Amino acid sequence: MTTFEQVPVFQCEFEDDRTGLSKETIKRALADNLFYIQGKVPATATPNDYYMALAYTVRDRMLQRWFKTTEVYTKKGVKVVSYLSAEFLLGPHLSNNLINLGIYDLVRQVVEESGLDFVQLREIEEEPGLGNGGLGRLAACYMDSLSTLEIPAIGYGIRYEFGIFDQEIRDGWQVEITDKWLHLGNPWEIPRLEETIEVKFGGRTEAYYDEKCRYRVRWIPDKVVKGVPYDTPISGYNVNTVNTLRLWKAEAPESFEFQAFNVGDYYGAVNRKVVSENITKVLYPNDELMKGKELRLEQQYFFVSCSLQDMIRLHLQKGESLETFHQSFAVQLNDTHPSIGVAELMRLLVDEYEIEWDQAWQITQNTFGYTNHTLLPEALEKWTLSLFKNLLPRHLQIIYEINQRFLGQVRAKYPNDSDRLARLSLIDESGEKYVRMANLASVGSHAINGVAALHTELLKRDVLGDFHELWPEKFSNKTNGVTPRRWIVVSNPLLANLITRKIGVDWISHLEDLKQLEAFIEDAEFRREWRQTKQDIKGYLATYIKENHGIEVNPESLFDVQVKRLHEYKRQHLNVLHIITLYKRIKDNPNIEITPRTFIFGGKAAPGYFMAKLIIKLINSVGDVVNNDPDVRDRLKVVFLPDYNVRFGQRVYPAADLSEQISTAGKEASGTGNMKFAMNGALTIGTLDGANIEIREEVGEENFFLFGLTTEQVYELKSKGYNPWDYYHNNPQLKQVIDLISSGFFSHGDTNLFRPLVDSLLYHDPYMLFADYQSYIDAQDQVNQAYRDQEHWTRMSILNAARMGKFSSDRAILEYCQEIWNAVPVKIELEEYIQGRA
Ligand code: F58
Repeated sequence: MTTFEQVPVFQCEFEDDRTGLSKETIKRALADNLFYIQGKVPATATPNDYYMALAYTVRDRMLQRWFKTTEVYTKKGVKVVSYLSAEFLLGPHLSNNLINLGIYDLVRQVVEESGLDFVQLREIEEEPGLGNGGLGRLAACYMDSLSTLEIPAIGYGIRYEFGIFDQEIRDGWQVEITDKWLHLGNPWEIPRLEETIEVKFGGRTEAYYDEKCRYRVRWIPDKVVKGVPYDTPISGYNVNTVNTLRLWKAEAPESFEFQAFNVGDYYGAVNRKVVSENITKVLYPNDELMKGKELRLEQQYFFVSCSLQDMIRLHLQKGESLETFHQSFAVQLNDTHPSIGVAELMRLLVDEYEIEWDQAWQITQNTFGYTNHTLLPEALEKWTLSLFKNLLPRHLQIIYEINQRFLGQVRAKYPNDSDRLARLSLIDESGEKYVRMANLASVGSHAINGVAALHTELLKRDVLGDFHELWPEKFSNKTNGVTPRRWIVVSNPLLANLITRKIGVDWISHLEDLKQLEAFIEDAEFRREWRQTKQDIKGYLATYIKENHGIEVNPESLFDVQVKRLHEYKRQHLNVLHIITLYKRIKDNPNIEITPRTFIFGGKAAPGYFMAKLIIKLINSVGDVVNNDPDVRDRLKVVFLPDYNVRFGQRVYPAADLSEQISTAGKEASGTGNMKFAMNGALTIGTLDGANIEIREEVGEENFFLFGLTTEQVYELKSKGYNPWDYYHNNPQLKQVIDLISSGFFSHGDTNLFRPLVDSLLYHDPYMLFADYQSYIDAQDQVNQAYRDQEHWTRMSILNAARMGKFSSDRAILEYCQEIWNAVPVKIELEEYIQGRA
């Protein structure tokens, strides 16, 4: 039994096949589920059938807690956190649930005693890739922490039929493949058909006077779509709480089809059905780039309307009036994607429930909180008025009304300041007119937060500067965090065991306890074990790379890892410039002493982002040359591992020695990969950007490799007039590296292939790679030196992990609860319920 496995919190007094935790019961349940749910006997069962039977066996053991949790929330009338997010990047459920339930080793044993291969079954699970990257994964970590902290919560989102695309690499280029994650069924979800909700689209509005002669508006849509909820249980670690993630699927209502059938328009009806159901077909794979696609606004409105209607239904069921809605739900907007919710809640309250505007507005503002995740101007959401008017005519009117009242307040506070009015307005009128969703979210929320200290400061100064001046009290920082359950216990059981043997299991839900590891820093045996653990994990990754990608890597070499979405601001190409610099040193002097390194990359590029795709090609092309040059003598290896996803993250974070966090200062809002690496004992090479700054503060500057311009220096240099040519001409090393790429050396003599990339650097370099190049190379040289002293490196590695307490998502969620949501834990007790049921 792993030492972090605790006695399951809930031990049933009687053993039934759905709840029992004895080996015999679980074994029988597995066989029963195979037969009765999968309809298979061992002779015909595929590994997937066994996986499904196993998943149902685990889900069964969550159901009582799930029911009980929901029941307590309803009966006690507690305040519920409602996390609205267009993305939840959950990753595989099986291991995570087993860990949270405290039955990982038990179930593993049962599976193996049943003659099955546990690891094979675990790996069969298709991960729900319902997100692009950090933002979606953050939502998943927060759901885990909410349950673990016993906070009543519900996650609302979209059940995309196709999640983030699968990535293949062909001839060094990214190729996108559709992600058919549902093709073999999803055992973790339960559709709740009876709780289906209707959502309207398009059409027109009509003014009228009601029976009390009040002016009212009604919306006559031209399309209605059904939202069907699919619920997934979200277990907490070592508690009974099982919260719900409710994802909506779009379906066409039958009534519309019948109408069409009656007039003989069969194809038209089917087509309308297809169009309606398209809403939740596919996740938009753009990362940090706003594209004004109508379907995306439809997706956003669809899931937000379903969710708010659902919350109102739950609230009214308690017998409460809507005036107290904000006391029942704290709704958090995960970026602006759900911000249409501000106008939708107003519409529901004013049009459908006949609440006066002023009161409705108070309820709305008290309900919403808004988290911003980006400062990049190209990522800020805005929708043209014409698109808005076509799809959501009533909401546009409501937005105008909100705007008029809001600008009235601004005018009163700042008379004769038309520039300020133009900047604060919900409508951008500088050219083609747009609705600015960040402004809508800011006006409609009582709290606005950034996701790391620097990011929040920049938000207050720049992007939302005028809002901050107006309402400083609304702003606060909530530095991101990640869940140690998935990112240490599930992904790195060897390290988790070592830690637990030293300090007990409490760190898993109190990450600040990792500090206790510092007491063992002088213990040579502990350091040896730590080093050996890292070595073993690196060995597993090396074997995986060999088996899956045919590349031999040396587990003794320094594993230097950059995994994240491909984006110019994240500067994967700066990493490549370093690789070429080292390669050049070897070519100039083949016997040079060099610290052997394996460079590991992973990440997807948005399908339409040419430059990001070219960077992938460059990484692979440089890899081809470096990996096959006999002069290198295997001292350097470059691998781009395709299809980076949560599962692969679980494999790679634990194996890293060096974590690359090298974005241009001021561009990465927070980063969360940086936290996952450090928790697993990797050292960071990074800029003063996002949460890197806070990580460095925690781990100590002597345990962090810092380089590059600060945010202020970036602004200063830009405003002075940044000229990348100066760096190119003044730094011979940099010039050689760039010239080598331009010469076609990595592209079989083709001097055109990488020209767009090189030209972009030479003529614009918007992310200032050249300005940071030398400082980066110097820091990397320090990394090489440091790695040679393994004793010292191990100390730094231990200190990094030991000082990561702050970056648990539990800490972040507690801050949200106390400072924004006003939500408190509610204990879920089981005994009574079980007895009642018995
Ligand atoms: C990320 N944003 C930030 N956006 O880039 C990262 O620094 C931060 O740590 C993380 O959020 C969590 O706060 C991000 O992942 C997206 O993926 C959006 C998806 C939808 C389109 C626009 C980008």
